[in-house]
Amino acid sequence: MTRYFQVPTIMCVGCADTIRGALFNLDAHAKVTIDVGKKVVGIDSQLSSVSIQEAIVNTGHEVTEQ
Ligand SMILES: [Cu+2]
Repeated sequence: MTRYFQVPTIMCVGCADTIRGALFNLDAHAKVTIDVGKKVVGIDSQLSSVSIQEAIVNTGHEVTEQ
């Protein structure tokens, strides 16, 4: 099941790459889709929502909604 996180601080493909990398570090099998225009991170993974949110925040980004 894919969960979606609103990350309003995503500005470009570089941001998306950083976030994708952080999530892959925690779960190499995660399916991550990032819509830079909508600033939404979609992830299908065994990780808890808290872990996902923390990983995103640790890259310097903000999560406003999930
Ligand atoms: Cu960027």
